[in-house]
Amino acid sequence: MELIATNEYQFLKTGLEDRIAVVAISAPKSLNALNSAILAELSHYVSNIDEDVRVLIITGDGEKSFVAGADISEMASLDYLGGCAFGKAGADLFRQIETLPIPVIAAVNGFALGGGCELAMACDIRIASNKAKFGQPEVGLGIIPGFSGTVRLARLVGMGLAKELIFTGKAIRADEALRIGLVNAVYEPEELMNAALEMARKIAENAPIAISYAKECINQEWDMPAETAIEYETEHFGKCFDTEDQKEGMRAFLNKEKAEFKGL
Ligand code: CO8
Repeated sequence: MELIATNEYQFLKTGLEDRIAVVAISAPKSLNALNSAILAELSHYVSNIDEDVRVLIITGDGEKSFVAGADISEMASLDYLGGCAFGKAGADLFRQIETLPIPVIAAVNGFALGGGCELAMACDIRIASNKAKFGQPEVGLGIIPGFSGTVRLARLVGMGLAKELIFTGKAIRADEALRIGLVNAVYEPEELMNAALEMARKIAENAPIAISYAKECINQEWDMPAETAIEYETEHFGKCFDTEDQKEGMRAFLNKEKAEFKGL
């Protein structure tokens, strides 16, 4: 899919095909580092995704970097209040991405450091090129991960590994990220986007309301007590039977046909 720069965004390239949206962060001079303007553009973009879109893919423009972190030149002069505000802008955006009703795939094509690793972790699924590098180098700059990295890394890879990665600030290669469960799969760089699109197409064939409920359940139930989590799932399972897609899915199965889901 061809990604296009439009007048609407200075730092984003976008594409849309078969109800799959792709957005690439594009700030080549800083290896796609996230400044306030990029955070605002990305927030605007995800807030205005077309209702028909079933899957969003986030990637980095160019061959070298997904996102090389938050923009250090912008952060250098911040004080306590400025740090809180910048951290909140990133954290709010990443939570917005995490709670979108559609699945979000991070196609990590290069450096995913600091805020870049945190952006990837806010996505539902991460796949990477074998050139990708992951890490949380913030303590080497005198700060901590501030776009929710301390929250999500421990949940994804476990507390011991998260502490090691954050305390050492070391970067790990894609194969190590795969081994510890930070990414789901690793591809040759030229195969990465096709792999992301193939996964997105597979997801887009399924019932969108069911997928949004499944995403909400997995996200919300993560830190609920088991009894509450089971009730939460049961409630959403029941709600599926209020949808036309459930009728269509089961009708199609029983008639040995392919279901056509409308998201109703
Ligand atoms: N911010 C600003 N500029 C950057 C960043 C960044 N994060 N990363 C790279 N750049 C710039 C470089 O300064 C350089 O600019 P110039 O050409 O003008 O000198 C250009 O991009 C190319 O970079 P390099 O020449 O360094 O390229 P290399 O291939 O030699 O190295 C690296 C690539 C390893 C990615 C290296 O650039 C690097 O280490 N970058 C910084 C990575 C980093 O530390 N990221 C974490 C930042 S902190 C963060 O993300 C915190 C998130 C939470 C914020 C909370 C706010 C309160």
